[in-house]
Amino acid sequence: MEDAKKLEEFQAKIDADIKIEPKDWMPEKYRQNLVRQISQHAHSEIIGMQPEGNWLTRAPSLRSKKILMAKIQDEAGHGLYLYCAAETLGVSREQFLKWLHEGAAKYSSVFNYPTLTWADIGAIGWLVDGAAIVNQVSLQGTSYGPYSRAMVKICKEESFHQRQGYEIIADLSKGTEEQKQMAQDALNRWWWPSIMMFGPHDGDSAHSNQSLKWKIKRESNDELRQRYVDKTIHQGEILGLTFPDENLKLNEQTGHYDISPIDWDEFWNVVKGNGPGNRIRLAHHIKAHDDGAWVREAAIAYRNKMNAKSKIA
Ligand code: FAQ
Repeated sequence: MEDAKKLEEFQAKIDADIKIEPKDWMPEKYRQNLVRQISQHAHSEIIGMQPEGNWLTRAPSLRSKKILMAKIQDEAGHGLYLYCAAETLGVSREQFLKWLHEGAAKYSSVFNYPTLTWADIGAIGWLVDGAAIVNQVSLQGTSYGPYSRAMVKICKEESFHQRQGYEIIADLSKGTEEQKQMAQDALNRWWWPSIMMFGPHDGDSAHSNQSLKWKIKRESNDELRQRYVDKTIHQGEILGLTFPDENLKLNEQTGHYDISPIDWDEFWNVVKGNGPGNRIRLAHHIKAHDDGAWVREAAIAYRNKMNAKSKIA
């Protein structure tokens, strides 16, 4: 009875758009769903540094190297805000990383694709950050306070990232025939993976109904995907690039672009760990984590020493 009343009050708060804070009562399933989504979001930011890091030593100018380095550092910061938000739900950082390393936690499928040319760095900023922003602007309105506040800060930085990528693609598109071809090739390879970032269609989305009711998600996977497609087509056309979809067409009745069916076999294959880069990405993360063990040990030893000192004083 008591739980039913608490649940009713909780839903009333959600319906009134009052944020839920860490010490507030919340249903266990709400907590678990947030732990899952926020930690997976954090892992995506961190694993997402790898395909871009691949080009740091080969950026074509000092300017582009500095900008790329700043962007990748931003992604690390996003991961940290999100881990901190997720930790307020009572799970430790070590546990999140353990789930990632064991394959129990996911990260965005898109980061399992390789970055073959410099144009791919442009495509990641333009398309992957472009898709991430559409989702994250919506998540600023999520019902969990710490997640919502992290999203506000992250969105400000993501719009710079999107422009950084678009600038790279725009420069290549205006360059030699070979450079234009590089931009087109990157668009061809990143377009569908970026569309898949929004997850399964609404009817097949396991978590959407409950997440929308609790306002963890504010819009459905398909609504967000459609917004991304609509805004991106125009940006590509300005550059004289074509999208790899023969059925792409503005639907006069809906006012939205129609696209071909999504290759869900490819999506699930990548999500289940069999994409082109899954094993490399995870192995790299595990190695970096193991290599950094001495830093964590030193930081803890320093903290313990300082605590002991302050007790004596
Ligand atoms: N990849 O029931 P739903 C970025 C899984 S940040 C892998 O619809 P949900 C910044 C899903 O987890 C990009 N798995 O799930 C950057 C679930 O499995 P589970 C990341 C996926 O959570 C840019 C199952 O499928 N952004 O890019 C994917 O309600 C450049 C059923 O799906 C976020 O994470 C996928 N694409 O909706 C960094 C945003 N889609 O967990 C570096 C926050 C679905 O039961 C460089 N997350 N699955 O085992 C969300 O908004 C949601 O989690 C969705 C999925 C929309 C991704």
